[in-house]
Amino acid sequence: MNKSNDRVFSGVQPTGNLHLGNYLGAIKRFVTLQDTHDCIYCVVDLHAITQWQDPAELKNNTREVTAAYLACGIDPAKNIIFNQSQVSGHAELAWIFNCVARMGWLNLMTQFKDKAGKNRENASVGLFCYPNLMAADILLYRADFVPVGEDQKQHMELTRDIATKFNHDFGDRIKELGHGDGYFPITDPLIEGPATRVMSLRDGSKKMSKSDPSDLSRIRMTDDADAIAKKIRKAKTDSDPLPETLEGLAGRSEAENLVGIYAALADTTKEAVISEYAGQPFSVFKPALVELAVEKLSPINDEMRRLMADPAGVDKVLAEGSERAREIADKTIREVKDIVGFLQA
Ligand code: AQP
Repeated sequence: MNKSNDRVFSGVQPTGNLHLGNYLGAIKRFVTLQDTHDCIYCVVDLHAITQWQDPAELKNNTREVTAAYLACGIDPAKNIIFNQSQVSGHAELAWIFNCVARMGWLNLMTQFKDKAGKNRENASVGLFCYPNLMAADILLYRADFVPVGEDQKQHMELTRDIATKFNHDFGDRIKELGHGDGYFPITDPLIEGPATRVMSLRDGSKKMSKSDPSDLSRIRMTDDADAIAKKIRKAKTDSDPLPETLEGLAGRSEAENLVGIYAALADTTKEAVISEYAGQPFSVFKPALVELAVEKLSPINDEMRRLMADPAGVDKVLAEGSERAREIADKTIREVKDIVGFLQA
């Protein structure tokens, strides 16, 4: 398949407990896009430290996300795979965006409110500015598309606002330097498929997340077949059979979540799953989901273990990817500095 020149950028935080939501909402889609786009996939360790991380665990988690990328099938020869802190342009551009974005914009970000909770005064400044760093990640590579889960929709809108304001604030200079009407693209999020928001297996109103205190709430990418089976068997549901139509899932968030997971793992639609399992009880559907999940996730799990046993091999992929990322990033930073008016020797 021929690749377009459109660039894709996305990232995952190395904060541990990588789960099925990260896989279905993001990484699985990264794999598909590599055939058609010019892709850059980052392990966003600068984002991770917006909340305190144990240094040794951070390193291990960075390798684990990288291993997950590779084990899921992202080819480091065809795509750029690297960790964010090895390319200084992310932090440099984030600072410039700190001076473009408005306090009022960031005050609207729901993820900050959720993560800071009641203890807002004690949250790091980095957590507050997180969306500016995310905009910098994407715009440093002037990416056209960003595959993400639904939880990142608001941050993607902010990225577009920052690009628009930068293009406007420096419009004359951008034209003068021959960059046309706008320097940064207005990037589109790619939020598609049946699993853009995978919910907790214990509570259909909460998204599956790394920080949920209950390990039964998520299927981890490192869970073995027994753990996957146990978590799906114990997943909360109502007692009705699956409905005849998709509309019949309305108001049944736990059932809808399991149907969405099945559809995403099987590369099909929720409609197709419902038509196959219409009228079936969970005592039939759950074992089918266990079988599918184990079939799809076990090979990834095995490959992750194999890769994690060779940390130097994983580090080499990141070092090579960082070098290639730096080439693109350095050019953007030079041009942006010129646009902003920084003297460069
Ligand atoms: N439940 C989810 N369903 C679908 N997509 C999801 N993503 C995260 N959770 C779900 C997507 O995974 C990508 C990487 O996410 P991240 O690691 O950068 O950050 P996160 O969203 O903060 O992850 P968690 O698991 O939700 O962690 P905590 O518990 O810290 O809040 C992103 O594309 C994200 O949309």
